[in-house]
Amino acid sequence: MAKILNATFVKDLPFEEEPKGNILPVWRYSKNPVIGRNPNKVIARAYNSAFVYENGEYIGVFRGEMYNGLPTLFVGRSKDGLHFELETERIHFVSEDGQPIPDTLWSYDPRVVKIEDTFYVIWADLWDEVTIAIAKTKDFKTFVKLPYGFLPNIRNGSLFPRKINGKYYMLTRPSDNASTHFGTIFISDSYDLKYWGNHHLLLKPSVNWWSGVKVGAGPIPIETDEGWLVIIHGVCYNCNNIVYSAGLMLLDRDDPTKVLAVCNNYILTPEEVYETTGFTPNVVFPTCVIPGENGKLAIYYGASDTTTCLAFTTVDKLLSYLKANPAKF
Ligand code: BMA
Repeated sequence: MAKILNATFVKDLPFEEEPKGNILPVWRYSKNPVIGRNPNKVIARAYNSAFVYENGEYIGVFRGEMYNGLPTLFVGRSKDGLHFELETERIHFVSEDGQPIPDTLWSYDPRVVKIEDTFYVIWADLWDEVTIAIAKTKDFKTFVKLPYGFLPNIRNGSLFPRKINGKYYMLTRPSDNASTHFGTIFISDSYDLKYWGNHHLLLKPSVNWWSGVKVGAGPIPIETDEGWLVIIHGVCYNCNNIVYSAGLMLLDRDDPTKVLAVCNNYILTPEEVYETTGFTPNVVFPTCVIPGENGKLAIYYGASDTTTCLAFTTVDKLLSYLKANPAKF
């Protein structure tokens, strides 16, 4: 059995057993969505969000599309991983010397990770164009925003949950200022989370249609004894639409600039009505994974840029599916 390493395992993780006849290595929560439309008086749609399990609760940062149509970031909590309460005041950031930083017009797609005793939020922020922002917090009340470490145009930042050989590592995806028609995953490293360099190209769009236009990192990489397991998104166009699916790649544990394997097939693609209809139809966009006992994983994903949904798997199922369906890369 493959092992998840260096993680907090949630005892009563929301989990349903795999339905009979299931084909892909991931299956959906029978009561999706977990966060439906209009979750509170400020947020019309909450999705592509991320949280951690800490002191008996799920706590994190949510992309909230407000009633003016702009997305920004809100703290949200849940006791059980199924019922979430989202704050109605957006997150305001301070600088490292405690001075308020002006709110940006929009912010979206946060990832959240705990490294040592600090939580880090990584998101797509407006700085002339879109760029990756990083903030740190100890209590989800005061958020210290670091100076931007990447130039515009770049997004889909996913920070590794620990330093590797003394350095932080970040997955990114260079983009343009709109619905980018290209997308390649890069990896960069940093000693201090401020100066990023040593950029490597990791993964290009594939010959397979589901990931033929762009690929990008999803949730924070999962450390296993076989390598860093990364859930990615892959995008294709059809005649009248875009389609966002989820896939997998595995990176070397000691040197994550080395790709060990990429999955030829998607592991989740829009099929249910809540994934095929909504603000942006045909989008599944995983941004958060919470590990439970015995390799169980709860994957939270945005569906159609409208709701937050939940799916389940185990680390063994993901790794065996990846091995059984290797892609050329
Ligand atoms: C991407 C991001 C995501 C969004 C997806 C589908 O470029 O903007 O936030 O879910 O497009 O619209």
